[in-house]
Amino acid sequence: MNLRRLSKSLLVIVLLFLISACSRDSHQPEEIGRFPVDDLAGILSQTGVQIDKEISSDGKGSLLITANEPVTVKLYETGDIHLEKTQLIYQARLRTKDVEGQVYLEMWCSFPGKGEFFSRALQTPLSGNNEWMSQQTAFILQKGENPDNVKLNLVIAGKGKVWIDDIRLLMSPLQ
Ligand SMILES: [Ca+2]
Repeated sequence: MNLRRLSKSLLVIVLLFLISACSRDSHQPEEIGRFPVDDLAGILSQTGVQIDKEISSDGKGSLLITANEPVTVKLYETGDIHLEKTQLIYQARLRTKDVEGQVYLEMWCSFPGKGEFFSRALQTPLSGNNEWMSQQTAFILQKGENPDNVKLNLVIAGKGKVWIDDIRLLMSPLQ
């Protein structure tokens, strides 16, 4: 009887330990940069783009790109940032209308003496018509991989109308 009670208590302790271990592991990514996209300030590609004050995710305007052919829209660059041993996440809200082909976020990380490397949201591309939804792409920065610039792009590999809004850079430290 005592042994049975003991094993029950042990089971409870083990379960509590597992629950706390899980909640420790699933910490939220930390926001390190935010681009509200309410105007054209800072946006690198200025052709084929316009601010749409009527249709936006945050109610304050978004960037509308009308693509008649495949285009990579250069949005923002961070300049030198001091991050390593972390997962860098580029996230944005997207809306599409009559898109033929794929629409996805693209992030380039530049490393001194090594060059530029990209990460693309090719696992969740958008096409056709979509109401506002989030898309993201991540780049794993190993220890010693500290970018001196990060470029945030939007790729329209086709044609159609795409709105982008509420761009965020997040980090989630590697275990
Ligand atoms: Ca906005």
